[in-house]
Amino acid sequence: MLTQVAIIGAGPAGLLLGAHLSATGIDNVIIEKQSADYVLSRIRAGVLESGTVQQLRTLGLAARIDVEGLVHGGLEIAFDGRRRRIDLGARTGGRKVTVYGQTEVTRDLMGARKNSNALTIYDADVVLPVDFDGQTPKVQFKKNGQQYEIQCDFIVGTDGYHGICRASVPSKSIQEFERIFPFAWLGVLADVPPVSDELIYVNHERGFALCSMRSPTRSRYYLQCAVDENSNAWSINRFWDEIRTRLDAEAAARVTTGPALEMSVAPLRSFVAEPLRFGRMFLAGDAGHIVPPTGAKGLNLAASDVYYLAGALREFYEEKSSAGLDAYSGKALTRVWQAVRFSSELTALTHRNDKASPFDRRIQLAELARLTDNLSVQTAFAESYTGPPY
Ligand code: FAS
Ligand code: PHB
Repeated sequence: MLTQVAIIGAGPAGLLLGAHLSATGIDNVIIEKQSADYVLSRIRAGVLESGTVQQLRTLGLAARIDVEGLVHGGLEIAFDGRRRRIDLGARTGGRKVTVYGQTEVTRDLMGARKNSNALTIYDADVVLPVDFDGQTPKVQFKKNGQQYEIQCDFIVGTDGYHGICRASVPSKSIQEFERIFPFAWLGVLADVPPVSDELIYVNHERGFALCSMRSPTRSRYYLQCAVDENSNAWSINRFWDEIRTRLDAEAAARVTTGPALEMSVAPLRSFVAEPLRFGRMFLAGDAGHIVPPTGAKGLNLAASDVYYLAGALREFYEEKSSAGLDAYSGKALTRVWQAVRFSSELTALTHRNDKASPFDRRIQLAELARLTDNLSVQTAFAESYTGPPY
């Protein structure tokens, strides 16, 4: 097969890139190892920066978000038994976030791709990017036992943290930076109304908790847990009890309980690969970087990478200029490292660290008070949380 851009991975990054390229008339093929249903079944992110929403809107894909998305102008930080609101809009000249599940973003992008004549190959086996350090990159894969090869101008690895693209780069050509956090998140999705209209980030002696949502009738909750926590050891009633323990009394009294639609443990790590370009292969999204979900940046970084790369590919094909492609890695990594910094800072501020001394705990509480009482600190926080302009 021949195409201009071969995209490996049909998660949100790959599908969003495909949508941009198809809208620009750049031929592209997406090769995905799982089935479409499997990709849709993953429960992940929930908060979209305005830049991410704007990309979907530009692509004509914001109809559902405009109806079902929940626009949030603020969030609450809870510690020491009380909650304080941070007015994100007031601190950033009106920038807000939209709560709309990654599953729904993926569903909207899949629907658009289905309606276009762009090719997506699901259930591909043994996918392999080859010759990307030369002028004739290819993607090889098997499907139903048949071996295929796609010849292309460029390969984009949007195949996530465990993908094949980054793994195919010679170790001498890539530098990796990683921090593994000594705890994880136990997440629950349940068809119960959220405890509050906005998100609540909780710093409690027993550990972090996050009260989020997907709709007025569907809630998403997280509890800090051990890295080796077994979600099977948690009944949903034990989970609800722990959420209420970590919330202040007024909020705890408002928690609506119910059965879990999904319960899972997600590890927390920061990871960045440098550079994000290897000859004619680029990395975008989780394939190139991972942030702890505390800052709600993972999906939004995938979107900003794609925004930069789609613009650079458009410039290459329309203006015959490779300036954007040459600048992509540096531009994307600048934003990535700012998001890693913010996510790591917010994680340290809100989570319990068993190695922390009583002195460290007092400093953590002083930092939380500084955030909730100082408008200039809130402004810096709100600018990072809502996402700076691209
Ligand atoms: P993805 O991992 O979503 O997609 C990569 C795709 O590539 C997958 O479909 C995979 O099947 C495919 N693939 C992998 N290897 C392949 C191969 N060899 N050949 C072909 N295809 C291949 N972010 C937040 O902001 N908030 C959250 O609460 C949050 N929770 C998360 C929980 C978990 C368990 C995980 C893993 C991530 C979470 N994230 C969260 C981050 C998440 O939302 C990612 O940032 C987002 O999925 C990034 O999208 P992609 O880069 O497309 O990667
Ligand atoms: C979510 O709703 O899944 C969510 C929200 C905010 C975060 C992380 C996850 O910081």
